[in-house]
Amino acid sequence: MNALKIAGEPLPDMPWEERPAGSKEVLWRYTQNPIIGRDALSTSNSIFNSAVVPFQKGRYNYAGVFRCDDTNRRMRLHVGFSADGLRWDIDEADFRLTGADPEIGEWVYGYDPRVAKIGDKYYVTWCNGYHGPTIGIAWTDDFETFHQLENAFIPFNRNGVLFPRKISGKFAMLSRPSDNGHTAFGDIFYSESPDMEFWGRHRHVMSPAAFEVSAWQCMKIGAGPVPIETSEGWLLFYHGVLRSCNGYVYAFGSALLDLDEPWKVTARSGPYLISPRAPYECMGDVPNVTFPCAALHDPATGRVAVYYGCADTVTGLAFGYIPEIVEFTKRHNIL
Ligand code: BMA
Repeated sequence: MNALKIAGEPLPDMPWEERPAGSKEVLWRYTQNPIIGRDALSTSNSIFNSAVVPFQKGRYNYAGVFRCDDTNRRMRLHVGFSADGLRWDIDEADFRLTGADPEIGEWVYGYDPRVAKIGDKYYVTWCNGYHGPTIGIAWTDDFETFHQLENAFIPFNRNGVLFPRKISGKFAMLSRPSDNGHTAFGDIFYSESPDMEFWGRHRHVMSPAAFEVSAWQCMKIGAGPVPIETSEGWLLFYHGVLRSCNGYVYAFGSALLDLDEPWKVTARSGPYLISPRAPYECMGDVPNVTFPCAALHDPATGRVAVYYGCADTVTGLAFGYIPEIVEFTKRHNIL
């Protein structure tokens, strides 16, 4: 188990709770879920599908960008800080972007953020309204001022997730081309950029699975948290959707991507890691959704904490050991 090498900064005090006695789960839920309730803000209808990273500021050790839908049911992004990664102080005001070309800078809506630390900047990618959903990008170094860059792609696109370092000298991003509605299809693609503005060399990564092989991911898939670099490849958590007689069901699982050519998938788990079971995942504004957008990890212990939206209403946390997840992904590989 210790032979696996995991990249990243040490994070010995990250949120953690051991696997419950008797549990065989590879990823297990935090007993105090949900960690963020729907009305943590005076104006919030729901807080979910959000992104956190280690970040030092005063007494805080973590920062995040949160999807807070307000009571107009407008999709907004808010900045938050936390000392322990569990209890969050989220700004009442939504986050402010600066510096964009005025032609694209008008805020329409934003949702499902991810945050990637690349060098000494934190890049936020989110689903940005510009004639339909596309991938917005902004960077910050203080979680106060967010410098908006060009949208990465033309609409429609969702689930834009940056890699935490350049690959072959280029910034790299996963995304999921889509349509303007509740997209009933979707493959993950890889794109690269020399400058965070012009994206190209698009490569197909993976399609939904055949339903008789792995039904939870048979309709569409999308990248989740920023991939974690290991000696066995990039560990990617991704969500998959099953269309049931009762509507869409969002679960998530894991895949391993080649380190140098990440559009090459080397393993992909047939069984899910988490699928809606807990009451807070099965009941809410959109029932039966578990949607991961961020992960904290500690390379020395192999611990990972995955932040995921629950039923489009609240935010939950699940824990696991990266070496076990890598082993699980390879053992149950459907490729
Ligand atoms: C997707 C996105 C997610 C959401 C999911 C389930 O299309 O809008 O934000 O969690 O649907 O409603």
